[in-house]
Amino acid sequence: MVLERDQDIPSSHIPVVDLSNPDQELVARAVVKASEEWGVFQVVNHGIPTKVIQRLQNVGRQFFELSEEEKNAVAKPDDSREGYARRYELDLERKTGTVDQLFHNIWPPSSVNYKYWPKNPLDYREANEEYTKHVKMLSEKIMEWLSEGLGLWGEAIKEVISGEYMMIVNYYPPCPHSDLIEGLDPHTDVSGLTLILPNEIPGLQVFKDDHWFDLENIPSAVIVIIGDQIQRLSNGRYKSVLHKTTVDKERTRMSWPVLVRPTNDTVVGPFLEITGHDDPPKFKPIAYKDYIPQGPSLILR
Ligand SMILES: O=C(O)CCC(=O)C(=O)O
Repeated sequence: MVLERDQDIPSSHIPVVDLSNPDQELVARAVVKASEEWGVFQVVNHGIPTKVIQRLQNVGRQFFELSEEEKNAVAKPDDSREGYARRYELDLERKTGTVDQLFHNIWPPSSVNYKYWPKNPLDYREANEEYTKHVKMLSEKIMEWLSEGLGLWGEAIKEVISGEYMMIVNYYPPCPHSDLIEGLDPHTDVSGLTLILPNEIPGLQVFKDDHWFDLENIPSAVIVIIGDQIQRLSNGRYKSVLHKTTVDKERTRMSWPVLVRPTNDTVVGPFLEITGHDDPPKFKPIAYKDYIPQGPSLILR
């Protein structure tokens, strides 16, 4: 599917869910509804301390401000999913701006390879380990609500898709041609669930009902994106949302997505309990490593 740049982007109606609402049933319903209708929502008052978020963002920013040579201390080898790499060079014909990325697993400990975690700044590891504890708890709560929303026990989705957590740091430097180019191309996330912390520069857009919608920038909010594997598990009830990013003319945009994804050999297909005569399976069960996304998607990571 080729999607043209939309000149007339409507303002945001993307759901924002306040997790501190004492009526937790209402919160759960709002999360389920947003995942069914949009495949994306923002959560506020989510329990991750602002200090932990600021520290994570500070160490990420400090890493990207290092020289190319210093950043290449954690360069991504071709055969690895982890490490630092330039994803795109500015290319006006292709309509892409420069995008640099750092990838490293953060959970479980057996999947973590500190070779790909920057040693500079010195507190990079501590800041990321602290954030991991919180983001894992938040993702588990969201997966619990989504499982219960399907009428299943609370751990059903977590059991399948939370094999590994990967941190990505996206770095979009300012670009004078920002009106002509994109950051990341339109894609869905091939993983299960993504929790994103952006910096203060807006730029994430999601596609719904033939329109691109801007995500409103809410300080300290976490953006939650439903990925392909939750869409498949839920037999299409939860939507894997198409999204893309823009770049700013003058300011550097950064974002910190955490991908929650199945291990390579985990077979993912619609839960048997929710399929039947009335709702036949729309997807074939398939090992995550063999999954080939339908439509625009980023490489399997
Ligand atoms: O930069 C963002 O806000 C989102 C990044 C994204 O879509 C991705 O890393 O897959």
